[in-house]
Amino acid sequence: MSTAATPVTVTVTGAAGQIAYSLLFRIAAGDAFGDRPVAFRLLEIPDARRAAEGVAMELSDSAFPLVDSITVTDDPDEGFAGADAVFLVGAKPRGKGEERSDLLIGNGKIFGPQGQAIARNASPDVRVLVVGNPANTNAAILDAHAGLAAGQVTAMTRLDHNRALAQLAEKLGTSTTRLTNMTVWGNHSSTQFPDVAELRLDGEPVAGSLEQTWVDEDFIPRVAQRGGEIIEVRGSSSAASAASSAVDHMHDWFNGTPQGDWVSVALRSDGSYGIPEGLFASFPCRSVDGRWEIVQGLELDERQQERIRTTADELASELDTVREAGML
Ligand code: NAX
Repeated sequence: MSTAATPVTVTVTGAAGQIAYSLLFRIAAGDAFGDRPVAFRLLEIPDARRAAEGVAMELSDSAFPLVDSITVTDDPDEGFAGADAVFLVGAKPRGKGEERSDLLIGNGKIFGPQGQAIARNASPDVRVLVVGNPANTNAAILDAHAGLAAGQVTAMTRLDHNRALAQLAEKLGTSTTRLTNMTVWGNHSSTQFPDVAELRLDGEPVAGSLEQTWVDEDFIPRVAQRGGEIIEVRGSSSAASAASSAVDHMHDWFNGTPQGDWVSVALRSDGSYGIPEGLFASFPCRSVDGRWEIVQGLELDERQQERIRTTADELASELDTVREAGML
């Protein structure tokens, strides 16, 4: 049984990258795992290992009371040894002139072997969050190789969820903390469906006060394309907000979601809401006793079903691409 003094072993891949540069320090501050000490395992590719060692030096220099140990490695077996929580941030970016299929396959070559290394080395109860893009399909590939139970491997749509809450809070002139029951369905891509149908303000349904044209023409595209907007304005892709959402995801997984609320999590579909089994799609999920459960019983109208079909179709075609390449 774990106590406050038992370290949680946390693996972060892509440790020399820009998301990790924020994520590691948030974890070290206790934002994901509370007052449990953290044994960090930072996994990088050989070319970036030295830079990851520099990040580890800074982590050490910060003298966080909760940092138990820091191991930097480019060996996946060492990187995943005893892992209780894994943040898979490292991924291959799209190269010049590459198609989306090249990106899917290039990443399949990373996530298949990482799944096998997790199976060999991590704790049997490990909780895995894939952040690296294309996150949903990377998670599907990893899941096929890791042999873990349904729900142990997840992909991140919490940033989309948080972006949606921020847009809604601004529109309604309120704060994100008063808004609940938001859902992002499907793929972490431009086909995602940020769905306000069940949205509540202080526990009361509020969707009726949002004009449908604003939802369809402003809100949904803005959330779905927010990543591109950040690149345009900041000059590089979302990093601190991605790290913050990864912390939120793992925090809720370990600590539970607030009573009555849910969050958006991409995990292996069990066929709920017509999303074919096996696709890694984002659903409304509650964290109960350390496990994600898909919220059941929501009623979907034709318009919602159509948007969910569109994003599920995209996920199915991504999976076909990697299956044809022999990666599943
Ligand atoms: P960076 O390019 O800054 O860092 C990525 C790091 O991963 C590099 O240091 C690289 O050496 C490392 N890496 C590559 N292959 C690896 C492997 N096999 N094992 C270990 N490390 C490996 O990217 P950053 O901005 O940190 O973004 C990381 C990933 O997050 C990207 O794929 C990005 O597209 C994705 N994102 C996902 C988001 C989401 O909501 N799911 C949002 C933010 C972000 O765009």
